[in-house]
Amino acid sequence: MTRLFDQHRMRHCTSLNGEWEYAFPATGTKIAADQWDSGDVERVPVPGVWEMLPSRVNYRGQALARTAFVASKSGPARLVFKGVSHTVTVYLDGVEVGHHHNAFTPFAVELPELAEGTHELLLCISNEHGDISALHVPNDYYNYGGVSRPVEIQFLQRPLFIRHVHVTTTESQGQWQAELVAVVRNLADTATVDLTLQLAGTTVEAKQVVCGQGDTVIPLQLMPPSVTPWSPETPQLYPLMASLTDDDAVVDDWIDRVGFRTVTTDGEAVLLNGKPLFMVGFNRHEDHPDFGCAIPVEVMRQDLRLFREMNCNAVRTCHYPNDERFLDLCDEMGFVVWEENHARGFAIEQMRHPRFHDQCESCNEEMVREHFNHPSIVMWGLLNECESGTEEGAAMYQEQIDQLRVLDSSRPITFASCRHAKDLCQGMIDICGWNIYSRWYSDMHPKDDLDALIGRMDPVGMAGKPLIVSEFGAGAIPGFHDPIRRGKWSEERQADILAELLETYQAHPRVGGLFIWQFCDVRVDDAWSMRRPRTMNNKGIVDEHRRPKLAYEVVKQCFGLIDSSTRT
Ligand code: ADA
Repeated sequence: MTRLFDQHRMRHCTSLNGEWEYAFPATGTKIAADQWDSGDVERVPVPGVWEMLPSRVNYRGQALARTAFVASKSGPARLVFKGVSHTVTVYLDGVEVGHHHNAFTPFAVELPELAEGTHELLLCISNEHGDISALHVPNDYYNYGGVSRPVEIQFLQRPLFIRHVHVTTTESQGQWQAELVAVVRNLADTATVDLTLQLAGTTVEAKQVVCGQGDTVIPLQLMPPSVTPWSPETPQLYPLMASLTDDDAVVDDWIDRVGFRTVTTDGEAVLLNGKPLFMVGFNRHEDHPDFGCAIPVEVMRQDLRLFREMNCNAVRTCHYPNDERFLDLCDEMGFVVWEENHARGFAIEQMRHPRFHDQCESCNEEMVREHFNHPSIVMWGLLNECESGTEEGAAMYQEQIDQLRVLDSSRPITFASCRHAKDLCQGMIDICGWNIYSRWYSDMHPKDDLDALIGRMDPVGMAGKPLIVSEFGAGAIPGFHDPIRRGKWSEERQADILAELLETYQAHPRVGGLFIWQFCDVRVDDAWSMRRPRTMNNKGIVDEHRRPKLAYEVVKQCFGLIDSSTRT
């Protein structure tokens, strides 16, 4: 399953999750697709990462991953990969059929004519650092290796299928409306089809649409008689059923889930369905000591149960697009999401990497295209703590913000800055995010830090916009207690700092939302080990096994006092 629900009834989909064979080259060497050596094979679950193998916990390099599947009849098909970490070339029966970079966005390989019979699917995967990636670099999180998200094969009835249907919901005087933009992809010659969309008790259709080779965009709209708006309190979802008819036969379908909601800003407030929304939550990395970044759905669900127990209503997908099943859970359980593209802390030199522009552009496009319909996503973020304080860096921010606005004009745009002295990008965005580590990286009082920041940034584009403290927190080594001295890295100190920060920010009239850094302790790259005890980022409120630290009760109580609509 690539989602928490079946996206097709007509299109026959077969999961390729399960145990795949992996072959690794000799340390320090490369491996090519034709070098599969059945002698030295290990088995890794998919979804999974090779760091789950005791022998590969620190392996950085290439590997071949292999499975097989059967096509019961010949015809068009699609291989769907929801995430491979982090660069992959795809071979089918020894022939290269696809390539993708970036662990955190999905991709598909279309096969116009797949023969009947058994097929070998072979992936040549790399989690290497270096010229191949501007985004996967030694960082304050770990770059795993493997087929880290679900894979499936989709058998099409015709070389013509529904690529997706994007839904934008709006409301006027109590009447909701859905703008639907369907994309039909034709792998063959021109066809004339009917498209039918059903949503919330309403049906609309486009008749006799001529679809040439490639993509045909079909805009439709509908006004359902009455709907319950989506919100964290009432996460009401409605099935969207799309079907494609050719010669009076239904040849394809596509199912999604829609939440009727609007998200806008009004001065310093973020509005959900026209009402103020005060976001309180955590930054959450996709990381777990047993699964790496390939977190099982039930662990995702348990994470969100802990969020709920700590009275959170929001999550920030630091610092990359998340597994879509996690977003499905946020839709179902009622969490709003700040989803952001894949970038963390790049200096201008790193932003000059020859692949930076294209890899960011692809990530933005794949993130928005694939995650467009999630009502939980209330804003798109980009380029966490990259160089937003120089003209050169600001131009790159502007370019990507422009791209995001073209991809989706319905959601506010934001980014989390740490350029407290000089930031040139506050005028480009709708919601201002600031990462502030008072009492950890500076010993200033958090109110003084924040007031000084507001004084510097309001005149350069932040005034009159919502301000979210997108990261704040402190480290604690799990189990290190120092109840008298309360020294740094003790759980007591972390709890004290979080109590002061939460009390300060919650009471500050300018603060429009709070994301604690971070939910759980996470593995970091070895290059960070001098600054990260245990080679972990220890600022979690729970440890890597999700065991609460002392600060857990502090957060639970403080967030419990905040009414997310009125902020009292
Ligand atoms: C930054 C960064 C986070 C993390 C944090 C920290 O704000 O955005 O990814 O590295 O600092 O722990 O210092």
